[in-house]
Amino acid sequence: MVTVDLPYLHETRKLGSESMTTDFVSTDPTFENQVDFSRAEENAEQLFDEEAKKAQSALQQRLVISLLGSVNSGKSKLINAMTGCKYADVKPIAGWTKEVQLFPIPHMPNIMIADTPGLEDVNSDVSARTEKFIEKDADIVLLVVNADVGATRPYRDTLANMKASGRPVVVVLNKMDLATQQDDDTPEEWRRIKLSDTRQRLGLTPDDLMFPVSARTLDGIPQLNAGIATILAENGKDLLFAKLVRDKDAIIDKWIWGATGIAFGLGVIPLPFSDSIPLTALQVGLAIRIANAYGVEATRRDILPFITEIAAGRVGKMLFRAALKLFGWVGGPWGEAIAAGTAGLTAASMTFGLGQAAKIYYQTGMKTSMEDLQEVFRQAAEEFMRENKNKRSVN
Ligand SMILES: Nc1nc2c(ncn2[C@@H]2O[C@H](COP(=O)(O)OP(=O)(O)O)[C@@H](O)[C@H]2O)c(=O)[nH]1
Ligand SMILES: [Mg+2]
Repeated sequence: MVTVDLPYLHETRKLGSESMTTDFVSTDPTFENQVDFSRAEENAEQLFDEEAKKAQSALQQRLVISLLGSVNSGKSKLINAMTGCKYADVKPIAGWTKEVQLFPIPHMPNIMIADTPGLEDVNSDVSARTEKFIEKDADIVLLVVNADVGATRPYRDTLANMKASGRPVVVVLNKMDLATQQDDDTPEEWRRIKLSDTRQRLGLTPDDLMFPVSARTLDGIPQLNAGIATILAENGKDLLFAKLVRDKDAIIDKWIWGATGIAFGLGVIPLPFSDSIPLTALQVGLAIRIANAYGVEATRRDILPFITEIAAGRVGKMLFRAALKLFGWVGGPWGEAIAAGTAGLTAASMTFGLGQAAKIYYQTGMKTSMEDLQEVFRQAAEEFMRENKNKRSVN
């Protein structure tokens, strides 16, 4: 059973009801007596400014993604696949060493790709200067292996050095599409063998991340993006990275699930049912991050109506009623129903629905109508609620 601390209930019980206009609310005396929905917007403006500031400073950081791998392993094509930028056309700027070429991303000058000349079998290793650069400047290292060739000794050494330096490294097993051209093995066998061979040759532990991809067909690229974003989240650079990559869905889904999990754990009801800062900040912050990932510098004017009309609007209130019904609540103080276990689930469902609606809203360049978004919100939130109703005692 969830036991939640609900200090805001005492607050909301004292508030008036003038601002409540929807059918549901006006026929439900319990709500009328307890909640002042106008307070939600007041709160939201302040929250918006704080959360927008956070997103802005996150976007002003510098992000350096380093590529390591032999010539022709597909480093350039991989960056094209991830970003959709014509990386090959971009002129490098002078790097810290002459071996490392730094490519700024068009229109995102604080993101740089550090390309290195390759881990040649003859040279046997990345130069000490290159390693120094990476150790000092790279936020993440992508070690690109050509699946057709496999990982050689220099890869193993380089990986060991990178790990020793504490830089996060992700192994990218590229050209997995070549499986279809092999005669002896079925494509599935080929892929399985390549994966286990590479793991073994590189001496990977279960904690080491490896992503099989094809920079040609784009298979595996969304998963790679999501994996990198999770690592970069530790330094708050995942928002920048999400803005950079073309396929952001998997990253944004992770954000939505993350926020949903937090909402569940906090067990407080989102706008307008509470003036609880953690949850509302969570929702406002989520919407702002999603907007920014899609390149929309969200202003109060477009994000606040979105949040208030969706989660705090009529649909949000209906959803809340649905939650109470789901738990067999038929009357009496709704605070007790919340305390009895609906709080976490309702908060989580609404956060989930809001995230899904925000994703569609910004994906479509804010061209989706509010009615359609409310429908997305309702369906996503209800589905989440149905699927997770038995988990209300978890956590
Ligand atoms: N089949 C296939 N070819 C690829 C893939 N990635 C890169 N290539 C090809 O491999 C060659 C080398 O790619 P490039 O990106 O220039 O490698 P780099 O030297 O590591 O930058 C090019 O002909 C690419 O078209 C892939 O995933 N599948
Ligand atoms: Mg290249």
